[in-house]
Parts: sequence; C-alpha cells; structure tokens
Amino acid sequence: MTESKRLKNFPWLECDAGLNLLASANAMSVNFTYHWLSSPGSAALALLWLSRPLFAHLFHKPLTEPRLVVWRHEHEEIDRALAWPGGDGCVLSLHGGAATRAGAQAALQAAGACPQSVPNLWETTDPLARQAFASLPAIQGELGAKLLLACATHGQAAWRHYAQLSPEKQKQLAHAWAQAEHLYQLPRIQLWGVVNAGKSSLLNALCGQTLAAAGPEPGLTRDVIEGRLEHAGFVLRLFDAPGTGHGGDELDHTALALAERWRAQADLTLELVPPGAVARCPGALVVYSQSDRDPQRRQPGISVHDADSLTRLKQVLVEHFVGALLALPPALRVAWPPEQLAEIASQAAAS
Ligand SMILES: Nc1nc2c(ncn2[C@@H]2O[C@H](COP(=O)(O)OP(=O)(O)OP(=O)(O)O)[C@@H](O)[C@H]2O)c(=O)[nH]1
Ligand SMILES: [Mg+2]
Repeated sequence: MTESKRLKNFPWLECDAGLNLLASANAMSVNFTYHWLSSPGSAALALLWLSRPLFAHLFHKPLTEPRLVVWRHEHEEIDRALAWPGGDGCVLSLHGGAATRAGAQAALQAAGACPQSVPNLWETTDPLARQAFASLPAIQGELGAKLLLACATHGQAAWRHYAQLSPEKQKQLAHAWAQAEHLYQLPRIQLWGVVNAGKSSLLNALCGQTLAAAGPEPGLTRDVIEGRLEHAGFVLRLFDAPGTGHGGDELDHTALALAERWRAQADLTLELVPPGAVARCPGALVVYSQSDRDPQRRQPGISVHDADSLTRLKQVLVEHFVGALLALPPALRVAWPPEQLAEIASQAAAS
C-alpha cells in the first residue's frame, strides 16, 4: 500500500510529517502494542496509537472506518473516543485528563499490551511541522487538533503566501490567525439578562445536562455556574449568572455584583431578551429568548424547546470566535499558539 493510500484512512493526520508517523507505526511489530502520541499534560486531548490486534481485542471488533468508540474497563467507562484506522494501527483521540489517561493505561496493562517506543515518531526536517507537533498537547478540542496538524503540511506555504500580500491583506490574515488563541484558551461566554429571561434553562439546554436550577421564581440563580459545550469540534465555556432588574435585598445586590465581575472577564456577553423586554447591555450579542411563546418576535429567536434554534446559536458562537479562521482556504488556516506566531514568522522568513 502506498503512503498516500494509507493516509486516505487517516483524515486528520494527513500531513507530510504524518507520513513519518505512519511509517514508524507500520514498522512496529504489530501485536499488542501501543504508543501515546501526545505527552501528558493539561491538554484536553490525548492521542493514542494501538496496533490493530490490540484494538480488536479491546473493542471486540476490528476498526474498518472512523467511528466513535466507548472504552470500558472493569465495567467502568474510561472514555468515549474517536478512533481512526491508519496504516497497520488505529489512533484514538481521548479526552486528555489525567484520570482518562490513567484508566486507559490500566486497561492496556490488563490486556497485556506493550508500550512501543518510537523515537523518531515526530521527526521531520520542517521546523514548522515540528512546532505544530510540539503544540499539540496544548490544543483544546478536535477542531484545534485538526487545524494544527494541517499546519504541519501547509505551514511553509501559508507563510510564503503571507509574505507576498499587501500590508492591508496581511493585517486581515493576521487577524484571522489570531483567532487560533481560542483553540488554546477556551472562550468564555457570559449569559446575561433580566430575571426569568431563561438563562439557566439555556445553559442546561446548550450543555445537554442540568447544571443550574431553573424555574418561574424570579431571582432563582444567585451564583455563577459554568458549563461547557462542544460544537463542530470547538469547545466553549458558558457561564450562567443571577438576573438583572430584580431590585431585591442585600443578597440580590451581592449576587449581581458578583455577576458583573464575571462579565468583565468574559470574551462575549450573550444577552437574553425575553418577550416584553428590551435589550439593555451595550456590546452584547443579543438573542430573543423563549421565542416559542411569541413566534412573531424579532430574530434571532431562541427557545429551549426548539432544537434547531439551539444548533443555530451554537453555530453563531463558533463563527464568532473562529469564523474568520475557518473562512480561510484550508491551506491558510494556521493554528499555532498566538505567542508563537512571531517566532514562527521569523523562522519562516529565515528558511
Ligand atoms: N416556553 C419557554 N419557557 C422557558 C424557556 N426558557 C426558560 N423558560 C421558562 O422560564 C422560566 C425562567 O427560566 P430560568 O431559566 O430559570 O430563567 P433565568 O433567566 O435563569 O432566571 P433567574 O435565575 O431568576 O435570573 C422557567 O419557568 C423556564 O421553564 C423557553 O425557551 N421557552
Ligand atoms: Mg437562573
């Protein structure tokens, strides 16, 4: 099988330097062997290579196409992971926390699997590809991992393209590249609005679980509550807050002061305007909440009872943070950590 044919099964390791990864992986003796492709750390993503026999043993059937697998060990769920066939093995994209990694490691040991050391796994002469691999453990979410690995292929070409642009066009491209920041530091979105606007209900609906109490009693939420959601491989942090306009007692004022402090740290305020209310928060992204109660209202309407409206909102939020980056042609979507961009620029200019 040629390298390029193998890579067709391996959609997001499709990069020149990835060829080395597959070549190294294929050279391993393929029994019950595994190799952690990413180093342990605080990253949200861990990449694990498994030999095909080991995969079939652990998941009770061979992997023929990319799919989601539920990994269990001793009846405990370790993780839900994306698995891709590639070369003579499979790559699993696991959540990168220490507990997931330890669980996976225990399952591998119990299966009698052997760690393979692959010293030249990421070896490449392209400094930008090396930079991309080195940044992999810090990236959050699947979209970031895909974009970063694409840098390993397109990095040099992207910089050559950049160097030929007018200063005005360079500025636009740099602006889009700077959005890569949100792939490393998850964006914070503060829900905002009058009491009973539907903030807590929206937090729960967007995150797909009951994180905050919701109900008709005005001023129910007294604290800031965090949830996370993933859409199109991109992870967002959402914060519920006490509602405004309640007047109320000392406790209400304290709660609102706390919410204001959190809002000051947010990357975006999402203001919910329920039927009968008007938008009040300058600079916020406004949505008209509980739209099922008043379908004639202004757009964009949002209702926790309308799954399409929730999906549209998630899409708007993803576009808000990484839309300019994703709108670029694939070969120009670079996703290095922003603090490395200047360093990479000087390396690229010198090479
Ligand atoms: N019909 C309808 N009702 C909703 C919707 N979202 C929330 N509600 C209802 O509106 C009421 C208030 O919802 P909450 O989510 O608690 O509102 P909140 O903004 O968190 O309120 P506070 O915490 O008091 O500021 C509850 O009775 C919800 O069931 C919606 O999209 N449609
Ligand atoms: Mg609430």
